[in-house]
Amino acid sequence: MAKKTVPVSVTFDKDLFKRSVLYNIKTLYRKTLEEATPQQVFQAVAYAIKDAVVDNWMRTQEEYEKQDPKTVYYLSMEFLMGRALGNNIINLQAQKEVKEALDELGLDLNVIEDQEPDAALGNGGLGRLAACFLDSLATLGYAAYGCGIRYRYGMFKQEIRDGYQVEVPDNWLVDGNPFELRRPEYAKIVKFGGYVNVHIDENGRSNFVQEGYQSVKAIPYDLPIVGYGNGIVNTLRIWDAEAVECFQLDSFDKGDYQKAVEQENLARNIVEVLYPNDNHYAGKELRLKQQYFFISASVQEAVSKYMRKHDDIRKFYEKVTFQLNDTHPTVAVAELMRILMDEYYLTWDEAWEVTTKTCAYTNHTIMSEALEKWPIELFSRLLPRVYQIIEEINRRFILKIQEMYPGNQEKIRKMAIIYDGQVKMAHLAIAAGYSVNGVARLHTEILKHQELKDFYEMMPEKFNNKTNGITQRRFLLHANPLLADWVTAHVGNDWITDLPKINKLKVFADDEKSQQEFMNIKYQNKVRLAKYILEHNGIEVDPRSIFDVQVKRLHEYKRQLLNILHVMYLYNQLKDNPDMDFYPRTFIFGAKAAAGYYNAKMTIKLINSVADVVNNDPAINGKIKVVFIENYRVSNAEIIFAAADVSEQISTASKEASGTGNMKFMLNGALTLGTMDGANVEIVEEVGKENAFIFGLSSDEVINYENNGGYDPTEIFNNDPDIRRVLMQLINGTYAPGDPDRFRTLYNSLLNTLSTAKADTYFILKDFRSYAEAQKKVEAAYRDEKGWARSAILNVACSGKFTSDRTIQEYVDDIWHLDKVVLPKK
Ligand code: GL9
Repeated sequence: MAKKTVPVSVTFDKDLFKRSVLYNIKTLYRKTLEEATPQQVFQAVAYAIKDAVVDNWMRTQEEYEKQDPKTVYYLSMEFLMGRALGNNIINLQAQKEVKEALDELGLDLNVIEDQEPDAALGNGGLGRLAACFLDSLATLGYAAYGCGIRYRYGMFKQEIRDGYQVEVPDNWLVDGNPFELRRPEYAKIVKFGGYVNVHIDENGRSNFVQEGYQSVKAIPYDLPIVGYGNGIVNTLRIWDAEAVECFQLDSFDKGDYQKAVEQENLARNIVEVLYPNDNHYAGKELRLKQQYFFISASVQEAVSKYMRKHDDIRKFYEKVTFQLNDTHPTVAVAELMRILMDEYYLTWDEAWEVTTKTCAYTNHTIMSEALEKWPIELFSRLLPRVYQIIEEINRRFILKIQEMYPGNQEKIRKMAIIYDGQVKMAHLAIAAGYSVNGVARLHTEILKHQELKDFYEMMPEKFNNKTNGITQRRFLLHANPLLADWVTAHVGNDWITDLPKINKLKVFADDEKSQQEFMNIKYQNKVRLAKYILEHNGIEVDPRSIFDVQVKRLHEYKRQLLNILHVMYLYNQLKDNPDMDFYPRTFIFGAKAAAGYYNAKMTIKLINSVADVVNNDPAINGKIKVVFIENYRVSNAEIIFAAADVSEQISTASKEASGTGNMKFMLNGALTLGTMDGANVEIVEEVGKENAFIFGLSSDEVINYENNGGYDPTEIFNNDPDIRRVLMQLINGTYAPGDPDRFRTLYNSLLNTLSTAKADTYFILKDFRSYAEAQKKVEAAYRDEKGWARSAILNVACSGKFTSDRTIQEYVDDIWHLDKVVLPKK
């Protein structure tokens, strides 16, 4: 067995670090270590780590100046970073020294890490993917900026009161953020509203200028993104808004008082809060302001930075590429055109050439309610010049369509960027992007042949797939130290930067000693989670039971309802037959619902109501426990993945573009119970279907039903008494004593016998039996402990494909063409 340990940093100075911590406590708080609060100790430690990071940060940026590599700007409304301290220590390879140093100071790193609030500047998968990508970009040595918004309030904190979700503001900056750097010297002005005027200059050139606008000052805050063990530190640049300094007395004189107050308010509102919608577009004016705000600032900065070193803006794309994370940043296309034409005087054709070689677009969902379509009225009022440019892009795009499909009005109706009074952001991104990618193989195929069929037929060369990935540094090395050490002890530590090497574990899958060690580690992680659940939820769970976990945003297509209906069904069986053979199971849920999403919120209430009944029924002898973990987020996710036996990935086939939680579970040795959807398809392909539990309709079958008007769930209701019984329990008060109508809307969403609205659009009843069968197989498989351990180890061993390092390398090779940077030895 190859025994290698994690290499320790040669440059991290332990004594300096210790002195730095004590010094920080003194100068920040005028206290000694003994007097400091845990939060103050965290701050002092974080500043000491930042000290070490900043040296590498400066060196990296100097080297970028020298080598002038091509740079990607990852433009995203969301970066779901989670906590930074533990990750930074790991990527500095300073874990051992930091632990020792803190130990010598009488401090516990875990306790300190727990003081840090999550940076929850994202909703879910899309935002967390952006965070994993930044980690991989730095680790692989590519020059990259993440560009986003410094929301004052991130994703809301979820409290469960009386079984209902209550949203509490996430004031993540109350104690300050030790890792951020304010960079006022890079501030930019962003303009909203007003009108466009044409000025003819001395050369007879017409210049378009925005007048009568309101402006906001964008101030960047930089956060370091530490590469693993390579000294590279990239930058996540998030923009704060401030009022421009014009609130002076002479404003009164000019009668501009009103405008000055409005600008002040605009600045205050713009970065106030993250919209808590997942896979759903709300169409709010403030959201469009947020989008233009951070895009205008980021594009302006990218252009000025380029021009500080180069003289020909026509070659911008040789050094810079913009990746649009979904359609949210798509206004970047028009903003770049505006800057190139209005500020650098490029012609339309020149500007278009640069823009279409700079911008690339990633599609993250086929859910139609997520498609951004802005009313023309709103868009043109808020961004008059940008709107003009989009009109012209649209006019020329329609000409292209007509050229390819003469006389085909249908094509124009379906593909135009502006149509029916709306600006369609996806169409703009595709028309102007040089690349359009989906996020898993199946998803990309559905884009090409269903959702974006017309665009694919017209521009097939733009379309490509980039299956998502996750960073093993956070989701194994940091989240699951016991398993990480065990893996390293078996196959060496190459997996940390080269995950496919973890495949060498395969030979241990049949080794009984390894199986026992693995199951023992899983057990310890379950004990850790059980402790967390007891502390945070007051529920006692048995770590010897099967931990069956579904954690992700609450959405109808993700079918948490299928999961809990199945729990109700199992409970009925146990009640009827208390002595039946039943392996104890703990069903664990974690999910936030968008604040205005009624069915999602009622599903949370249902889960908690079922938990109340089932957990407190002595008749079933603790064989089923249901736990809803409050406030699911990156930091507790790390504990949850490590402890899972079963990974629930049960979306309606075709709806989950990729999923990334599925990969985190696999990496931690959970077996997938899932549909053939998103990246599940590729997970099963890697690990073999005998090491997963697959059920349900295929995406082709789902799409077929959809194209032919859906299916009729009443037939199932009429013919399946078990399902009927469960459904009746939704409306007879079994789980809502005193208020039997409480779950009526959920019932109606499945059956809807009263109205003409479609019922069970997510095929829950249709897939129920097949799900229940798969769940039976899970139980049988778990009873065979060796067999289970074998499958679990194989899941870890076969997870190599799902590192975000692979995903990023594919983006680099096929789309961005970045230059790799290696820092010279010090
Ligand atoms: C999502 C998809 O729903 C996921 O299947 C996918 O893994 C991620 C990342 O590509 O993107 N699209 C999407 O809108 N969200 C996703 O998670 N939701 C948000 O997080 C806002």
